[in-house]
Amino acid sequence: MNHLEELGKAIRAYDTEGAGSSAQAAMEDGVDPLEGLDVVAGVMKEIGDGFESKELWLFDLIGAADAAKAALLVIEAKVLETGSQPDHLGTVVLGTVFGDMHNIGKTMVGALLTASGFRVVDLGTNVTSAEFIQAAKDNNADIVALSALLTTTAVAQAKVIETLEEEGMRDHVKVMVGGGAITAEFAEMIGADGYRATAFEAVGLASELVGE
Ligand code: B12
Repeated sequence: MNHLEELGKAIRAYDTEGAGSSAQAAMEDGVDPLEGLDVVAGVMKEIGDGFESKELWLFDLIGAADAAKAALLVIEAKVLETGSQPDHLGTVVLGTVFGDMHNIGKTMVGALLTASGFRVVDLGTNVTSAEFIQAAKDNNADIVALSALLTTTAVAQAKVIETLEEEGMRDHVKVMVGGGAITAEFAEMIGADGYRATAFEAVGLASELVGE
C-alpha cells in the first residue's frame, strides 16, 4: 500500500495519528501535495455520502474530519512551501460563513490560492458579515471568498454581499462563493461574481476576477 492509500485508510478508520503520519511520509517521499488534497477531498466525500445514506453517524463525521484535518495540516504546509509564490496577484479575504463550522474545503481553497500567489487572509469558520467587511477594509481586499456547507447557512453569503453593498464597497470588491451547499444558480441569484465547485477551480476563478 502506498502512503496515499494509507492516508485514505487512516481517515476511513478515524485514525488521526495515522492520517498525519502517512501524509507526512507521502510528502517526504515527494508525492505531489495536490494529490494528497485530492485523496482527502475524495474520502471526505465518501464519508458524507455514507452519512447521507444513513450508513454513518455524526460520530463518524467528527472522527473522519479530525483525521482529515491532521493530514491537511501537513499537506497544506507542503503546498505553501512548494507553491510558486510570485508577487501578489491580489488579496483574498476568506472564511466559512456565520453559523457554519465546516473548515476542510475552505482551508484547501486558502492553501491553493496562497500557493498560486494570492495573499490570503483566512478568517476561519463561523464568520459574521461584519467581520468579513471589516477584514476586507483593513486588508484592502480584491476578493471576498465565502464557503458554506449547509443549506441553512448558504443564505449568509447573500447577507455578506448585501452588507458590502450597504457599505458602498461592492464596486471594488469581487465576491466568489463555494462549498457543498452552493450551486452556480444560487451564486447568480445572490449576485456573486463567481462560483466554482472545487478548490482547484477556485484558483482559476480568482485569477479571472482580478483580471490576470
Ligand atoms: C466533515 C463534516 C462535518 C464536520 C466538520 C469538521 C470540520 N472541521 O470541518 C462536523 C462533524 C463538525 C460536521 C458538522 C455538521 N454537519 Co457536516 N459534513 C461534513 C462532511 C462529511 C464533509 C465536509 C468536508 O469536509 N468535505 C470535504 C471538503 C474538501 O469539501 P467541501 O468542504 O465541499 O469543499 C470543496 C468544495 O466545495 C470547494 N469549496 C469549499 N469552499 C469553497 C469556497 C469557495 C469560494 C470556492 C470557490 C470553493 C469552495 O473546495 C473544496 C475542495 O474542492 C459533509 C458531507 C459532504 N458531502 O460534504 C457533511 C455535511 C456538509 N454536514 C451536514 C450536516 C447536516 C452537519 C450538521 C448540521 C450535523 C448535525 N446534525 O449536527 C453539523 C453542522 C455544524 C455547523 N454548524 O457547521 C450536511 C449538510 C446538509 C445540508 N445540505 O445542509 C452534509 C452535506 C452531510 C449530509 N450529507 O447530510 N460536519
